[in-house]
Amino acid sequence: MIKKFIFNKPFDTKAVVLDIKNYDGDMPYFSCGNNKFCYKMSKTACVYGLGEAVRGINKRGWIYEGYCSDDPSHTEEKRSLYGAHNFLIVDDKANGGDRFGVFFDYPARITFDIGYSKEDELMVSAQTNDIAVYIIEGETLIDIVKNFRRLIGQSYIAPKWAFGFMQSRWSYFTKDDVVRIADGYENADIPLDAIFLDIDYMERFKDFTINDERFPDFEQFVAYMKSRGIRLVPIIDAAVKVEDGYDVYEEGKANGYFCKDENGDDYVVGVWPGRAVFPDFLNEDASIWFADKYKMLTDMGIEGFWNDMNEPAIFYSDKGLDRAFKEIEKYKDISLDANTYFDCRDTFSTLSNSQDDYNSFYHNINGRKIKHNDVHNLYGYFMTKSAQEGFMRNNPEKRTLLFSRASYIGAHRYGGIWTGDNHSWWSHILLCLKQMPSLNMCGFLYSGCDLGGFNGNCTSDLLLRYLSLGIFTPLMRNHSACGTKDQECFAFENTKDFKNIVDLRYRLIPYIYSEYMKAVMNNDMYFRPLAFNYENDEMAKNVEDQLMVGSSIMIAPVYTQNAKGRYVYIPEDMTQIRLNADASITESEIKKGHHYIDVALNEIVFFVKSNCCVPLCNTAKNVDSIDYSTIKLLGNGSKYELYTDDGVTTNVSTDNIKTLYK
Ligand code: MIG
Repeated sequence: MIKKFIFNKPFDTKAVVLDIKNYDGDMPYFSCGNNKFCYKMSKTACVYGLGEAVRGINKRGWIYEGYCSDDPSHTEEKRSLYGAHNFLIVDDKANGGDRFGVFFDYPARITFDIGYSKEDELMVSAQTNDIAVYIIEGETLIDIVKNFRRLIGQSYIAPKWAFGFMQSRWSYFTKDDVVRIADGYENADIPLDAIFLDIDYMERFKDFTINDERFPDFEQFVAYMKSRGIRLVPIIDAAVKVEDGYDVYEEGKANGYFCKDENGDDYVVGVWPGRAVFPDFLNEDASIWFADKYKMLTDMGIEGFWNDMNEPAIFYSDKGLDRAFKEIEKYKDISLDANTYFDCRDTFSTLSNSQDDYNSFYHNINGRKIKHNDVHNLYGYFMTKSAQEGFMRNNPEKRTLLFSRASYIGAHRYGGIWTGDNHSWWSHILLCLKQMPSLNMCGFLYSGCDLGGFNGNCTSDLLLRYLSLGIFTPLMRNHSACGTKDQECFAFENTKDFKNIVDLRYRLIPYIYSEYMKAVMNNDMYFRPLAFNYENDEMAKNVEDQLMVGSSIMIAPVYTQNAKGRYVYIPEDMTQIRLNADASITESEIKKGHHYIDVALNEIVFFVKSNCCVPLCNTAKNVDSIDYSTIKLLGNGSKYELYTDDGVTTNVSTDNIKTLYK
């Protein structure tokens, strides 16, 4: 079912957990040579996968790159975002029955030309010949996913409270700001499980410090917020500030734990803390050392973290800046024509995330000096791995929330991801919807986007529609950039509308958590494209704006401004569930086919498969206070297989599933 091919000497990325032998014969489907892998596809082939990427669920017709990139503008012409998820599924039955998955385990830049240069060619190009390729076969598309997921190991399990609604913003500067957010939600009677602390809580953006003036008595504050039912989730950035007397810097420097330049000196870059250095997460000692630093925060009651800037993002480097200052001199006394003006301007703007920097620093891996760019895609992954392994070492029984911006396949075992700096754009609701199943194929189940959009100004209707998708994503977090319009639910008029929608999330938690856990345990997808559920339905194959959620639900969110509803394709007879504006629920049967469905801003409509049931409970102020005895079953089935557990320990087993009867 899984065939492994090793070319030359691949770097051990630890993405794969199954120990399988190299396959003896030729590689099926592909012709290869010159670091290239070519598959000839038919006109009707569909290609799925690539996890976090722009464009469609069917990736055909564009060129993508596996290269972790800090890019705050997720537009169609981009080739890569923060994650490198080099897994594809080709569904080309017309081509001699071809249907297979393929994973390119390769930590440097790799290009996926999926019918972009030549309509009938899928061409994958790596930089070097050091690559491991896995061909994964299976009867159905889901079987292929399950086999691949067996290969890469079980997905991360978040604590149950992290399935609640969470509020974040870059610019909660003080403790009072945080309290104001909690009050705002409480006054609007909207449930909330966590508030995020962005870089503003730190002392001059130094990891593992707390600004005592703005966040005095942090430990008591964490306890106070928890007594109000709200967890605080601080950010940890990849780069460590260069500052004499700062323990993290001093220790790392003394032990040689930071990435080095070619002469063996610490490579200095500029990021949020100003001049900073990169912990060498690919070095085992360094990664254990850094992971233990989180203890300072977990000892104060912190139970979750998000890891940022770990592509790693670079604003500038000492090296680049020196060169730029020299170069800018030459423009000083000359008269600039258009082109020299552009060059002059770009002298500084091209400093960020430059290839020159990624080629100029090195990791120390078991005594071997490895150029960063050769293993670039592993950096965020290993930061996540290191942190989660630290949590497990220090508190093996307890789950810790962790999600990252950069990732590679393998990271899915240690944490979730959020999809980074999206915009307050209607098109980004749809982008998130398309990213979710692709991420699930690659093992990332705990994920979601910045609801409301990170960059730009959000409007009330946009947030309501974002949330209408977000109530189904395991990670449900409203987050926005500093300088943008306030985006908390209570910052808009008609907070009752927001309450209605967020309440539904809590009423669905028994289902969402249960389906998530079952997906983890069965290596299944929590979000599926319709094409994966209805393989023989040509119509379903083309639907890229609806999703299956777990075993029983189909969603069809509205993602157009001023729309009163939308067309929905119903792939089989279903039960339509409508959350009305007054929070009542209406059930009605709906026939296979196309329908126009009205959905007001303060309503939610979803669909339940025939002969299935979905549990719905009463809402609650947070996940911990959900009352499972209030569960009622919706839909025309007779039972539901409910997974429940304590939500905090690592004690997870299929024994925790029990059948609920209608
Ligand atoms: O350069 O910490 O994607 O979520 O709010 C921006 C500030 C740095 C990028 C993250 C975003 C976060 C922001 N960070």
